[in-house]
Amino acid sequence: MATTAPAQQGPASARSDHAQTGGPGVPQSRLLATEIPGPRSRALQERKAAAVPRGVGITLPVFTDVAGGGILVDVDGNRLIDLGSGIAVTGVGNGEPTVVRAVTAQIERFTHTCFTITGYDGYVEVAEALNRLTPGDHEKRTALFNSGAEAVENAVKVARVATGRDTVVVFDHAYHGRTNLTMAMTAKSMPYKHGFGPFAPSVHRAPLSYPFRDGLSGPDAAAAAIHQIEKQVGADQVAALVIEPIQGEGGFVVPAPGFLPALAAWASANGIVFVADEIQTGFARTGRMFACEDEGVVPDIITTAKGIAGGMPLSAVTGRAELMDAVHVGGLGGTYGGNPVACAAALAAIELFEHGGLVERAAAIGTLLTDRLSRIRDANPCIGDVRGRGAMIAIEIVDPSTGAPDAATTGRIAAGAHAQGVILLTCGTDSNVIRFLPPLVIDDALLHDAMDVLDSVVTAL
Ligand code: PLZ
Repeated sequence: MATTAPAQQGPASARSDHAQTGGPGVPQSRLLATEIPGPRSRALQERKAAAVPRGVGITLPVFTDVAGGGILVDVDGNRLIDLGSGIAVTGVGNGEPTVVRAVTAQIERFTHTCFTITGYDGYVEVAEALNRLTPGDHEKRTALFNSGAEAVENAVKVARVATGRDTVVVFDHAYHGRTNLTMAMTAKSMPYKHGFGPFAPSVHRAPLSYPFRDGLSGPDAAAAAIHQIEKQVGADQVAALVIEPIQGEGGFVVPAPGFLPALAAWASANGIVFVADEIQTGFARTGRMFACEDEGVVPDIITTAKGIAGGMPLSAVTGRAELMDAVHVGGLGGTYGGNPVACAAALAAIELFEHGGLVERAAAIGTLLTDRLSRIRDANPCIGDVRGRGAMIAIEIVDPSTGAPDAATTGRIAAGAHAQGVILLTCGTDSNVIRFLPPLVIDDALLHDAMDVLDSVVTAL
């Protein structure tokens, strides 16, 4: 543990000598100035341990100084390749200049009114943009909130009022948040649910299409899920079916083709609200503006957050006008939902998603990563699967002799990459998936450097 830093140093004194402006001005190359974490990060980590509950964990205990493009500079001056984007948030880039300008201009006008007290243009403009950009040309309405979990909660509220039913169907490996209802909807116990019950009732879990594990076609997997729901719940009891088009925390599971369309058709035939949780997959991430578009699925309601506002907290529920308007006046809201500063950031970010070539860039990132990872897999049988779409790619780590999930090796690979200055995230119900979620503005050289590091780490094991 570092002993050089004074115990009571202020934030400014924790900044590195290498401190500089964030955004695209950050040099786009990896640099190891100290061991990782370095002394300043270790000093901050000690203070964190004394000030913040351990329940708030840190994947890679380096502390950020500035960030931009595909690089995060820590307080010791290390330049780390960011393959996490703060969990798929900074798609447009960290400290992206047009986002910064929009935020600054809005802060100078006003910071807050509470939209349900007096309105402002930014909220309405974000709603109009989402109504236009999300799949389907039907009439839509959008309500804004702060976090992804809050969006999911509100999607369920809308579906329950609109249908007069109560059951929510979710899927194996699902992740929908950490509030009480969304914990119930999330599949994985440790660390998300363990000890936090009792959970909200009327949540039913159905089997998911998981091609690497179940070998089923999409239509067959959907038929199995539908049969199970009809027998165990009854279609006429179901208010909403909530699904991530590609699962995020649950392991970047891409359902077999035909699975999502079959579920959407069944939901539609049975008066069930089909909710696509695109909180992780949305906004160009998968090489489409929204992942549902890949199979032409038009959700009744779509939840978005993360990438929407370039790092500012904002989430949205966008849905068919008749569903969204089923809720009584005053039934939806919250003090900060659709905060004007977050809305200004979202409008700048959406402009970049629409006209800045980021959808195409995400697709190109997917091609590069899939190609590099497939070659690493061919030489390393511990990589059982390479999957994902666009800038949402993962490898599943297995015991080569049995195919069983191998969380220990997964952890070693992530730690090895971290030590070399590459920020990698893991995920999966069995904690055996390494996921790649770079900012969409990262350049190819950084991606290749990160893949070289991964290759050497995996090969060395
Ligand atoms: N739905 C599909 O991916 C958030 C969670 C990180 P919030 N995923 C990252 C963590 O450990 O808490 C997520 C998601 C999908 C909902 C959410 C919830 O979004 O903004 O974290 O509430």
